[in-house]
Amino acid sequence: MMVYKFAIDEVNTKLNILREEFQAIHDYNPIEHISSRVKSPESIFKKVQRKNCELSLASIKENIHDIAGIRITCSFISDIYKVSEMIKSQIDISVIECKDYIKNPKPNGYQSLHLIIMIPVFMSDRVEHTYVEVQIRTIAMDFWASLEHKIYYKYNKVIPERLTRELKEAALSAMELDRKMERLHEEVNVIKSTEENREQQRNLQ
Ligand code: 0O2
Repeated sequence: MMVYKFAIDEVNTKLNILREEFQAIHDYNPIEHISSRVKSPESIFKKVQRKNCELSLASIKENIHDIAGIRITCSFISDIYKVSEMIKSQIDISVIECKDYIKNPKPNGYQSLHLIIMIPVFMSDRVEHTYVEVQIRTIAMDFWASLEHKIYYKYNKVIPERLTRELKEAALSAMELDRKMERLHEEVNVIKSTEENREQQRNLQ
Protein backbone atom coordinates (compact mmCIF):
# COMPACT_ATOMS: atom_id res chain seq x y z
CA MET A 1 0.00 0.00 0.00
CA MET A 2 3.00 2.28 0.67
CA VAL A 3 3.95 2.21 -3.02
CA TYR A 4 0.45 3.45 -3.98
CA LYS A 5 0.77 6.31 -1.48
CA PHE A 6 4.13 7.27 -3.03
CA ALA A 7 2.62 7.11 -6.53
CA ILE A 8 -0.10 9.55 -5.37
CA ASP A 9 2.56 11.81 -3.82
CA GLU A 10 4.45 11.88 -7.14
CA VAL A 11 1.37 12.70 -9.21
CA ASN A 12 0.31 15.37 -6.68
CA THR A 13 3.76 16.99 -6.93
CA LYS A 14 3.51 16.99 -10.73
CA LEU A 15 0.03 18.52 -10.60
CA ASN A 16 1.13 21.25 -8.20
CA ILE A 17 4.07 22.14 -10.48
CA LEU A 18 1.80 22.22 -13.55
CA ARG A 19 -0.75 24.32 -11.68
CA GLU A 20 1.81 26.90 -10.51
CA GLU A 21 3.51 27.06 -13.91
CA PHE A 22 0.16 27.52 -15.70
CA GLN A 23 -0.81 30.27 -13.25
CA ALA A 24 2.52 32.07 -13.81
CA ILE A 25 2.36 31.88 -17.62
CA HIS A 26 -1.36 32.35 -18.27
CA ASP A 27 -2.41 34.18 -15.12
CA TYR A 28 -5.09 31.52 -14.71
CA ASN A 29 -5.52 28.31 -12.71
CA PRO A 30 -7.31 25.42 -14.50
CA ILE A 31 -7.42 23.26 -11.33
CA GLU A 32 -9.90 24.12 -8.58
CA HIS A 33 -9.25 21.24 -6.21
CA ILE A 34 -7.29 17.98 -5.93
CA SER A 35 -8.13 15.07 -3.63
CA SER A 36 -6.66 11.62 -3.40
CA ARG A 37 -7.10 8.31 -1.63
CA VAL A 38 -5.62 4.84 -1.44
CA LYS A 39 -8.40 2.27 -1.82
CA SER A 40 -9.13 0.40 1.41
CA PRO A 41 -8.28 -3.33 1.57
CA GLU A 42 -12.06 -4.06 1.92
CA SER A 43 -12.86 -2.17 -1.31
CA ILE A 44 -9.95 -3.86 -3.10
CA PHE A 45 -11.26 -7.24 -1.99
CA LYS A 46 -14.79 -6.39 -3.21
CA LYS A 47 -13.42 -5.27 -6.59
CA VAL A 48 -11.35 -8.47 -6.91
CA GLN A 49 -14.56 -10.46 -6.39
CA ARG A 50 -16.58 -8.25 -8.77
CA LYS A 51 -13.95 -8.58 -11.51
CA ASN A 52 -13.54 -12.28 -10.83
CA CYS A 53 -9.76 -12.05 -10.64
CA GLU A 54 -7.38 -14.18 -8.68
CA LEU A 55 -6.80 -13.20 -5.05
CA SER A 56 -3.02 -12.86 -5.22
CA LEU A 57 -0.75 -9.81 -4.92
CA ALA A 58 0.46 -10.16 -8.52
CA SER A 59 -3.08 -10.39 -9.87
CA ILE A 60 -4.32 -7.43 -7.77
CA LYS A 61 -1.36 -5.32 -8.93
CA GLU A 62 -2.09 -6.14 -12.56
CA ASN A 63 -5.90 -6.02 -12.58
CA ILE A 64 -7.01 -3.38 -10.09
CA HIS A 65 -6.03 -0.04 -11.57
CA ASP A 66 -7.61 2.35 -9.09
CA ILE A 67 -5.91 1.42 -5.81
CA ALA A 68 -4.24 4.83 -6.05
CA GLY A 69 -6.86 7.39 -7.02
CA ILE A 70 -6.62 11.12 -7.65
CA ARG A 71 -9.62 13.36 -8.33
CA ILE A 72 -9.14 16.74 -9.96
CA THR A 73 -11.98 19.27 -10.07
CA CYS A 74 -11.93 22.04 -12.65
CA SER A 75 -14.28 24.96 -13.22
CA PHE A 76 -14.77 24.41 -16.94
CA ILE A 77 -14.97 21.45 -19.33
CA SER A 78 -12.18 22.94 -21.48
CA ASP A 79 -9.93 22.92 -18.39
CA ILE A 80 -10.49 19.16 -18.01
CA TYR A 81 -8.97 18.52 -21.43
CA LYS A 82 -6.13 21.02 -20.79
CA VAL A 83 -5.22 19.24 -17.53
CA SER A 84 -5.54 15.83 -19.21
CA GLU A 85 -3.15 16.91 -22.01
CA MET A 86 -0.66 18.25 -19.46
CA ILE A 87 -0.69 14.90 -17.63
CA LYS A 88 -0.38 12.91 -20.88
CA SER A 89 2.65 14.95 -21.97
CA GLN A 90 4.75 14.05 -18.89
CA ILE A 91 7.48 11.78 -20.26
CA ASP A 92 7.63 9.48 -17.23
CA ILE A 93 3.87 8.86 -17.30
CA SER A 94 2.37 6.20 -19.58
CA VAL A 95 -1.31 6.56 -20.33
CA ILE A 96 -2.77 3.06 -20.25
CA GLU A 97 -6.41 3.96 -20.80
CA CYS A 98 -8.59 7.03 -21.24
CA LYS A 99 -12.34 6.77 -20.58
CA ASP A 100 -14.24 9.85 -21.68
CA TYR A 101 -17.57 9.81 -19.84
CA ILE A 102 -18.04 13.48 -20.81
CA LYS A 103 -18.31 12.79 -24.54
CA ASN A 104 -20.08 9.49 -23.69
CA PRO A 105 -21.87 9.84 -20.32
CA LYS A 106 -22.90 6.64 -18.50
CA PRO A 107 -26.63 5.72 -18.83
CA ASN A 108 -27.26 7.00 -15.26
CA GLY A 109 -25.84 10.42 -16.25
CA TYR A 110 -22.33 10.01 -14.75
CA GLN A 111 -19.77 12.31 -16.37
CA SER A 112 -16.02 12.49 -15.82
CA LEU A 113 -12.76 11.95 -17.69
CA HIS A 114 -10.81 8.95 -16.37
CA LEU A 115 -7.15 8.36 -17.11
CA ILE A 116 -5.42 5.18 -16.02
CA ILE A 117 -1.76 6.08 -15.92
CA MET A 118 1.37 4.22 -14.94
CA ILE A 119 4.15 5.98 -13.07
CA PRO A 120 7.52 4.66 -11.84
CA VAL A 121 7.99 4.79 -8.08
CA PHE A 122 11.68 4.70 -7.13
CA MET A 123 12.15 2.60 -3.98
CA SER A 124 15.56 1.95 -2.36
CA ASP A 125 16.04 -1.42 -4.09
CA ARG A 126 13.67 -1.39 -7.07
CA VAL A 127 11.40 0.58 -9.35
CA GLU A 128 7.69 -0.15 -8.99
CA HIS A 129 5.66 0.76 -12.07
CA THR A 130 2.36 1.68 -10.46
CA TYR A 131 -1.14 2.28 -11.81
CA VAL A 132 -2.95 5.45 -10.75
CA GLU A 133 -6.51 6.34 -11.70
CA VAL A 134 -6.98 10.06 -12.34
CA GLN A 135 -10.58 11.30 -12.47
CA ILE A 136 -10.98 14.81 -13.90
CA ARG A 137 -14.36 16.54 -13.72
CA THR A 138 -16.09 19.88 -13.28
CA ILE A 139 -17.49 21.09 -9.97
CA ALA A 140 -21.01 20.35 -11.25
CA MET A 141 -20.06 16.80 -12.32
CA ASP A 142 -18.41 16.23 -8.94
CA PHE A 143 -21.44 17.54 -7.04
CA TRP A 144 -23.67 15.11 -8.98
CA ALA A 145 -21.31 12.13 -8.59
CA SER A 146 -20.92 12.53 -4.83
CA LEU A 147 -24.68 12.65 -4.28
CA GLU A 148 -25.27 9.71 -6.63
CA HIS A 149 -22.55 7.75 -4.80
CA LYS A 150 -24.28 8.40 -1.44
CA ILE A 151 -27.69 7.39 -2.83
CA TYR A 152 -26.18 4.28 -4.48
CA TYR A 153 -24.82 3.04 -1.15
CA LYS A 154 -27.83 4.19 0.90
CA TYR A 155 -30.10 1.98 -1.25
CA ASN A 156 -27.51 -0.80 -1.34
CA LYS A 157 -26.94 -0.35 -5.10
CA VAL A 158 -30.66 -0.71 -6.01
CA ILE A 159 -31.85 2.86 -6.49
CA PRO A 160 -35.65 3.33 -6.69
CA GLU A 161 -36.91 4.18 -10.19
CA ARG A 162 -38.08 7.71 -9.25
CA LEU A 163 -34.66 8.63 -7.82
CA THR A 164 -32.90 7.18 -10.87
CA ARG A 165 -35.09 9.38 -13.09
CA GLU A 166 -34.50 12.47 -10.97
CA LEU A 167 -30.76 11.82 -10.86
CA LYS A 168 -30.72 11.60 -14.67
CA GLU A 169 -32.58 14.93 -14.84
CA ALA A 170 -30.10 16.46 -12.38
CA ALA A 171 -27.22 15.18 -14.54
CA LEU A 172 -28.76 16.88 -17.59
CA SER A 173 -29.11 20.13 -15.59
CA ALA A 174 -25.45 19.85 -14.52
CA MET A 175 -24.50 19.35 -18.20
CA GLU A 176 -26.49 22.41 -19.20
CA LEU A 177 -24.90 24.47 -16.39
CA ASP A 178 -21.40 23.40 -17.52
CA ARG A 179 -22.18 24.40 -21.12
CA LYS A 180 -23.51 27.81 -20.02
CA MET A 181 -20.51 28.47 -17.77
CA GLU A 182 -18.16 27.49 -20.62
CA ARG A 183 -19.89 29.96 -22.98
CA LEU A 184 -19.62 32.78 -20.40
CA HIS A 185 -15.99 31.88 -19.74
CA GLU A 186 -15.19 32.06 -23.47
CA GLU A 187 -16.95 35.43 -23.74
CA VAL A 188 -14.95 36.83 -20.81
CA ASN A 189 -11.73 35.50 -22.38
CA VAL A 190 -12.47 37.27 -25.67
CA ILE A 191 -13.14 40.56 -23.83
CA LYS A 192 -9.97 40.09 -21.77
CA SER A 193 -7.72 39.42 -24.78
CA THR A 194 -9.25 42.34 -26.75
CA GLU A 195 -8.48 44.66 -23.83
CA GLU A 196 -4.96 43.26 -23.55
CA ASN A 197 -4.37 43.83 -27.29
CA ARG A 198 -5.60 47.43 -27.01
CA GLU A 199 -3.33 47.99 -24.01
CA GLN A 200 -0.35 46.60 -25.95
CA GLN A 201 -1.08 48.86 -28.93
CA ARG A 202 -1.40 51.91 -26.64
CA ASN A 203 1.96 51.03 -25.09
CA LEU A 204 3.58 50.73 -28.55
CA GLN A 205 2.35 54.18 -29.66
P1 0O2 B 1 -15.19 3.87 -5.56
O1 0O2 B 1 -15.92 3.51 -4.31
O2 0O2 B 1 -15.40 5.31 -5.95
O3 0O2 B 1 -13.73 3.51 -5.54
P2 0O2 B 1 -12.47 -0.73 -13.81
O4 0O2 B 1 -12.04 0.19 -12.67
O5 0O2 B 1 -12.03 -0.23 -15.17
O6 0O2 B 1 -12.07 -2.11 -13.57
P3 0O2 B 1 -15.07 0.29 -13.64
O7 0O2 B 1 -15.45 0.38 -12.19
O8 0O2 B 1 -16.19 0.02 -14.60
O9 0O2 B 1 -14.02 -0.81 -13.83
O10 0O2 B 1 -14.29 1.61 -14.10
P4 0O2 B 1 -14.86 3.06 -14.27
O11 0O2 B 1 -16.15 3.09 -14.98
O12 0O2 B 1 -13.73 3.85 -14.85
O13 0O2 B 1 -15.14 3.52 -12.76
C1 0O2 B 1 -14.11 3.71 -11.86
C2 0O2 B 1 -14.52 4.70 -10.79
O14 0O2 B 1 -15.23 5.82 -11.35
C3 0O2 B 1 -15.47 4.16 -9.74
O15 0O2 B 1 -14.73 3.44 -8.78
C4 0O2 B 1 -16.10 5.45 -9.20
O16 0O2 B 1 -15.19 6.14 -8.35
C5 0O2 B 1 -16.25 6.25 -10.47
N1 0O2 B 1 -17.56 5.98 -11.10
C6 0O2 B 1 -17.78 5.24 -12.20
N2 0O2 B 1 -19.09 5.19 -12.49
C7 0O2 B 1 -19.72 5.94 -11.55
C8 0O2 B 1 -21.10 6.28 -11.33
O17 0O2 B 1 -22.00 5.90 -12.05
N3 0O2 B 1 -21.35 7.07 -10.24
C9 0O2 B 1 -20.38 7.55 -9.41
N4 0O2 B 1 -20.75 8.31 -8.39
N5 0O2 B 1 -19.08 7.21 -9.59
C10 0O2 B 1 -18.74 6.43 -10.66
P5 0O2 B 1 -15.39 2.27 -7.93
O18 0O2 B 1 -14.33 1.32 -7.54
O19 0O2 B 1 -16.56 1.69 -8.67
O20 0O2 B 1 -15.93 2.99 -6.66
